[in-house]
Amino acid sequence: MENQESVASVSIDQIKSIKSMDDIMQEMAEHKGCGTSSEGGKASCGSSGGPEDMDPAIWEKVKNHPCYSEEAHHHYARMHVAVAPACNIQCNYCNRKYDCANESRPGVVSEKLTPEQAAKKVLAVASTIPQMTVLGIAGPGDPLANPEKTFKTFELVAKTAPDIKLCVSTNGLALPEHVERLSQYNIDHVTITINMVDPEVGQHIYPWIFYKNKRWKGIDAARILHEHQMRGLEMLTERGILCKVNSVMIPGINDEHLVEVNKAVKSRGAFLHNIMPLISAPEHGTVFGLNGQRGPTAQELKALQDKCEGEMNMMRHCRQCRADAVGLLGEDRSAEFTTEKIEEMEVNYDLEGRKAYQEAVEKERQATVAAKQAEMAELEQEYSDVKILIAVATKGHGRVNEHFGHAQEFQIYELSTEGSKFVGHRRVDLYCQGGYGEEDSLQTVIRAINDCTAVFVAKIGGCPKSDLQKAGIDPVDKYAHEFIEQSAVKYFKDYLLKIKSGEIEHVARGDATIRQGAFIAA
Ligand code: CLF
Ligand code: SF4
Repeated sequence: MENQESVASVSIDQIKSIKSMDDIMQEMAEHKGCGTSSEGGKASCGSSGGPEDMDPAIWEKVKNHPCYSEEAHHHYARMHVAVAPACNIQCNYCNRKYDCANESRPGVVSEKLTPEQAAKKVLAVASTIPQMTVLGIAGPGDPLANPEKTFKTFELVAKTAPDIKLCVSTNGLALPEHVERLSQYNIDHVTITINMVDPEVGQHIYPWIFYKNKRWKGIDAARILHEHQMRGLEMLTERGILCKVNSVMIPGINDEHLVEVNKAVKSRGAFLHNIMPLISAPEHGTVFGLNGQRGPTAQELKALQDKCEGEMNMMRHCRQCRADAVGLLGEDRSAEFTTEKIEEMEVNYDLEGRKAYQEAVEKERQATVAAKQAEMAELEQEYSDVKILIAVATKGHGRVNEHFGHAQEFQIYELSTEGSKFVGHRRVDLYCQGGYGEEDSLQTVIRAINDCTAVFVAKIGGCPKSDLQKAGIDPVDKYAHEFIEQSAVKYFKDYLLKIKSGEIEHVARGDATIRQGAFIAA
């Protein structure tokens, strides 16, 4: 029989009657401390690190956080609750009608929630998706411009779902005044969107901020924002809170400058740097969208990420999620959890069941890593200058398990004699529409993965196969349902053998398009 400790059926009324924060703080005190900051303020690892190359306390924090660990994102899910509608600044890539572009795609959130509704939604999702390990508050405005709603939500969730990690994303303006509270509430993961460290650059991104009951404009606004972001970052890392910095890459405005941003945040102890492409289209109604400001191409983005990659690793698996996203990164299950549907759901928060499920996930995850390492052992070091990209259709769990026609995104891996490395993803329109292949969609898919040598799929039809081959992309279905990285290394070994035998000549591929409109589609 289910007992009181492991199973909780929770209503909004019950959530409202939850005890004070003192009880929660008591429980939380023992979990404090992480030591993110080391000499030079750097974390000892990055998004692709594993338990063998990082401090155990940090590994505990990142191992099942899908944004802070690239490897975890194949296995664990996050959810956002849209409890923070207001914002205290204006970014030129944001339209107030849309989600925060810092952490979401530009589409309106379906519904804004009260903290009580949000807490119930978290329990409903956690009961349905046992691998959901992180609750993030990321808008649709700025969480710290709505502090009471944000902290109340965290308070309620910490009490009823103690195994869920709490995460927040902010523009940083109000950060210094809230650092203590973030620390007290055991919010161990904080993202700050930092697009500049020079107000001269910042004035072209932020037309105004609202601070101390006054609207500030131009360079003064950018200077205040910059000072608060830096101070906030330093205060967080001093307290051992894991910080990720998001930056929006805006060609011609801050693209080259982001190298300076990277240095500045690295020296202040940021754990990860996530450089995201500007999403900008006239229909978004943003300043950048309306004035024709373009986003970067896939190769421009990758070149900048490569340039910044050093001791502080780069996050390359961000999906620029909605402020009400639910599920694995890259999938959106938010429509299953509307307030109306949740009211009708029986919510059983089975903590023991969640732990058991996650233990099974860990086993699969370890098998994935072991398989890749075994394959790597025989990888020849000849041709160390050869690098290729492959695109992979996957539904998650680190396997090649999606049909070409059903893929809404492809994961991109770079292969070299050093092995395989996740370097990004490409959103695409579905090729298969109502049982038929859509020729226009196929062309957009080809443009999105044009820099790839091969595409790995679980299955593919004759027509798309032939068009991909004509475009110089090798459609590969022989690794269906196998581990992605192990298969990738196998493929690369064959590729090198073919070069060696003269069967093929290695040629650099062209650039690819980041699909702007793909983020709009539901
Ligand atoms: Fe959400 Fe952000 Fe926390 Fe992740 S998202 S608040 S850190 S739980 Fe993740 Fe989404 Fe990218 Fe954000 S993929 S937009 S980085
Ligand atoms: Fe929009 Fe987010 Fe910028 Fe505020 S911080 S203006 S919500 S993108």
